[in-house]
Amino acid sequence: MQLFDNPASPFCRKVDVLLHETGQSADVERIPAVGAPTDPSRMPVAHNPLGKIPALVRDDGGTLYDSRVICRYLDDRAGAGLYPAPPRLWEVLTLEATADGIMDAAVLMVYEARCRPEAMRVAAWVEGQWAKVARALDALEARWPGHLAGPLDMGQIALGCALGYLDFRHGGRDWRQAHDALAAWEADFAARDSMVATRPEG
Ligand code: GSF
Repeated sequence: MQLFDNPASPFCRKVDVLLHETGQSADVERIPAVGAPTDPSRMPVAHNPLGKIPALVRDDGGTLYDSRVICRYLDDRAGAGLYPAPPRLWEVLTLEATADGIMDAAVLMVYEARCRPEAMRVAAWVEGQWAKVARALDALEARWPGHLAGPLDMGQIALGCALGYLDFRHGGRDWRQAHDALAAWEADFAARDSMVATRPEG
């Protein structure tokens, strides 16, 4: 299998962490890719018309995307149970969607600066994206500590990658402030071998 990947991408990191946790890292050939909506030239558009990564090219089947589809496929392939049976599955998928939403907003904030000339940037757009992140952090702090204390699942992996991306690209926003329970969980989760091995550099 070939994985179009970039270690700086939190969505790609979800897949990389799952591969580590399920012992499948050696089964995947990583192909570096990088881009943005204004520059898809180094993105696998022939495999994923959306021009996004991660994208997984299977040896015996079509390309899979997005990260949620790829993670469910690789979890199923390993029989790892990171997506448990219902009813816990619905919580796990909602936690993953919350984490992915944090990533979406955080990446869009990066693109506003990277893809738009300064005179065309809209501060209200950036703050609107951060407001989504802030509300999600408040909800996670208030309602999710019990779930986060449970057995490893894909929602937890997605959240670990999302919070790591906030540190990586938005450190000045200090997401830990007023989110003590979440910060304590993240400190513990980030020490996992799979998280240490996939930490973005730079
Ligand atoms: C989102 C992937 C994504 O936005 C998923 O895989 O879950 N729903 C998708 N990836 C970014 C790279 S990153 O910074 O995470 C991407 O491919 N951006 C290029 C673009 O044109 O948006």
